[in-house]
Amino acid sequence: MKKAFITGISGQDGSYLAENLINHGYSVYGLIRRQSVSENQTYRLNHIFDDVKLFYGDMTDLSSLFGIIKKVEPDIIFNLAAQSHVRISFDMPIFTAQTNAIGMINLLEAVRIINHNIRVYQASSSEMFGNNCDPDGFQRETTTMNPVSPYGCSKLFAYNLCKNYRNSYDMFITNGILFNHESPRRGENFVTNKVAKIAVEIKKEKKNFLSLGNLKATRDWGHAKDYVDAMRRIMELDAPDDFVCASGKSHSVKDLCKYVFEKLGMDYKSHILVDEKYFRPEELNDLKGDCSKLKKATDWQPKYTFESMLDEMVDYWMNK
Ligand code: NAP
Ligand code: F7E
Repeated sequence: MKKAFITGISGQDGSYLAENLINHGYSVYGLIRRQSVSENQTYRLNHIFDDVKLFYGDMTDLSSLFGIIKKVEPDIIFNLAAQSHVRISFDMPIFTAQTNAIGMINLLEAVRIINHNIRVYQASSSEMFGNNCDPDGFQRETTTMNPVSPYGCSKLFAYNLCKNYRNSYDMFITNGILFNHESPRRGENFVTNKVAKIAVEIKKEKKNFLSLGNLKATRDWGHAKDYVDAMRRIMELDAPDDFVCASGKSHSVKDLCKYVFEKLGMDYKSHILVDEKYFRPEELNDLKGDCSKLKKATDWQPKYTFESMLDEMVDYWMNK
């Protein structure tokens, strides 16, 4: 049985990835942080709690990473841990960099020194492209990267470091350059789950308005369950490489609101307020990914569409 160690296992992707790996015959280990409220810290993992082994640690604490890797002796590590909220990265740029960028050097150094044959996956992001795209409007592996947030900068540092360690030390290190992916397990302060949750509250007459920031930005949204399957597939290839994972379709935040409110029989225009506090100092305007390289290498095909992903999220809040 192959051993997989997941940092960020308590997050949206970590929980789906743990399920996916268990279903594919891996034994799964994970890193969680110490939190003062421990009662609901692993709520995304409750249904598989007895099937995963958890260790306390932190990406900024090299000694904890050393200790866990030495003890677990994993065959493969998925580095999903991050301060992953782009707007909050403007409020906490140093913590964001320490976790997402320095945390990655900590992990790579631990792997290099303990056993450089351990395979490493890095959760890279479409946020690294910033406002660059190719002339056809898509971002792909070869598109120039020019991030527009502390989060994007921290991810670009880690991405480059992974390539550098792969070339320098002949290590199996792969970057998945993932575009936005969502689910009912998404943090409630990301736009899809915020819209789904509050639209349902408006429908149930618990709230009147939904306050949002930039409605014009467009994103390429997929479902987290599909995207963690891509992570596993690229880590099972013969050679490490970097892959974009995306749906290839782009929708604006306004489109998202329109779809969710119409599904609930409401007009979004009557319920949305624009609040400047949700604007970012610098915005990434448009994202649309081309993942033909991933599809060719792994036969990956997403099961969800933008609409079926949002249907699942709205149904989740309706039934909660
Ligand atoms: P998420 O729900 O925010 O989960 C992040 C995880 O990282 C949580 O388990 C969190 O633990 C952990 N974490 C944060 N700081 C840490 C630290 N200093 N040390 C150890 N663990 C720490 O994010 P996600 O949506 O699952 O995303 C997973 C990864 O993919 C992230 O690296 C994200 O940046 C990247 N990514 C996400 C998307 C997307 O659309 N979802 C797209 C591209 C890339 P706590 O629960 O204790 O906070
Ligand atoms: O924003 C706009 C906002 O916070 C999407 C992370 O997983 O994907 C995610 O980052 C868009 C932006 O995701 C609100 O300005 C409007 O244009 O859901 P989001 P994100 O910033 O794209 C990338 C790929 C990652 O790697 C990240 O880890 O929606 N927007 N009004 C709003 N966004 C939020 N959060 N809240 C609003 O009220």
